[in-house]
Amino acid sequence: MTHLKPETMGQQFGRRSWAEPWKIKMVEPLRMISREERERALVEAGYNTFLLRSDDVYIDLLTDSGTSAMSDRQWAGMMLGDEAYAGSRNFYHLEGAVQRHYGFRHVLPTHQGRGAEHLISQVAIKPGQFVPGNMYFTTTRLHQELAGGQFVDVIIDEAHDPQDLHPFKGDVDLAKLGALIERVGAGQIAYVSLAGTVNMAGGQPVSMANLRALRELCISHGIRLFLDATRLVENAFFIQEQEAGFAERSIAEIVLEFCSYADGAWMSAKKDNLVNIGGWLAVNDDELFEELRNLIVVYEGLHTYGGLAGRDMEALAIGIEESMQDDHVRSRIGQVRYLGELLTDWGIPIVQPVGGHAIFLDARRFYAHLVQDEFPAQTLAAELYLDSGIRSMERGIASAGRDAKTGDHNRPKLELTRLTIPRRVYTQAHMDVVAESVKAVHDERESTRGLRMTYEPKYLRFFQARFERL
Ligand code: P61
Repeated sequence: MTHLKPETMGQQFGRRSWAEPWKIKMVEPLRMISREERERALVEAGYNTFLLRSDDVYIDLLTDSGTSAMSDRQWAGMMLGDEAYAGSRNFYHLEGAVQRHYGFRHVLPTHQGRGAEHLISQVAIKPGQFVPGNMYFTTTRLHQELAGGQFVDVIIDEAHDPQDLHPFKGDVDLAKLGALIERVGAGQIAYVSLAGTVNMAGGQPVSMANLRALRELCISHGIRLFLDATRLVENAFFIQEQEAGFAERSIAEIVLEFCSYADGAWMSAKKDNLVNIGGWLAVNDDELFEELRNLIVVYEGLHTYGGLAGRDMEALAIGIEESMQDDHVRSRIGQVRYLGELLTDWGIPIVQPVGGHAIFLDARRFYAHLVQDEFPAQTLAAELYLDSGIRSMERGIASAGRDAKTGDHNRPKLELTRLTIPRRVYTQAHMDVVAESVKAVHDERESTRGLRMTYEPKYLRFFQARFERL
């Protein structure tokens, strides 16, 4: 038997290792059920990982949304909740943190991201208007459509190609946007909806150069620009690392500059901002704010709590501060990349370059023998769960839903299964176990059959749809 010399990952890459900038103070035991039990659970869940009980899951990579570990400081903040109906002190902490780090003047808390999306869509879109954006996101597009808007994808073509190595695949194609403005007229454009990073493209970032040019184009046509700031901290990391002139700038400085080119932003604080629940909406314009501040009392709550408890707002205010720390972001994305490096090295098809919050398996290439209508990405999520109890998420034809006009499936180019890494939760050893499971499922790929949808809900079908094996 050959004797293998153990080497750390750092040694293998020829550099000194780095580690997470925290240590663990409290643990939550994990449980793994048997393969037979997983078979049963999967059938009961209609082959939809959203319908599994989390007790039946071993390593949960369904999402990075609301699944992060809070710090001791955040938990301490939870004890300082001022649960006044109006004017809670925690609201002012939150308002200050958003103003300081994102730079917008007016701030409203919301129960989570889609609460904010709902409000901005209702107030800023007139029925019949167009909303160009850098690739759709499920809830964002739905709220834009419910407000009477029509989403138009203006992301660069490279974003739709999982193998293209463009470092900023979240960039807007200014020619596509220009052509839309030409065709429908600037007055028919509600606003530009820009997300950094772009979730559905694989967590891909937008460059500052692209944003600056986009801002100029918007100003020249009098079009507003609103940001989805959900993973903007991660976006800033890519700018710092990849874009000329930003290596010496801190994450916090980059986030602030990025936001300076926007008229406002909505936020699912359950991601970057390191809380289990929460969101916010922030704008600069006084009149727009007046309207939003009025509408929020209808749907979320008074403008100083917006559906959150005082303690939630305190944890969020602290989470914002922590999320801006460079060593935090570096280790967060470093962990995602570590998993990506293993899979890439083993020849497993994933979206390249690796983005900020997840590894996206390219289910089209993974299951080259399945057609898209057999739900390759949904199938892959099911197979991973069967193999090891790891939970992932479909991001392909099921997520894309149906065309609002024709009723046919939207058939996105990207047919992906997302392994989403919660922040500050799992270790490098967990990543090893995940990688080995993906490899085991990949080894068996040729004998895998696809799925058929047996139940399809009307809105955001992927959450509750049911499937059976073909
Ligand atoms: C996620 F399967 N994301 O990635 P809320 N903008 C962006 C998001 O990523 C986002 C929201 C707005 C989730 C949760 C989720 O199809 C799905 O706080 C860029 O979740 O309301 C949420 O923020 C909405 C999972 C949402 C999905 C929609 O896992």
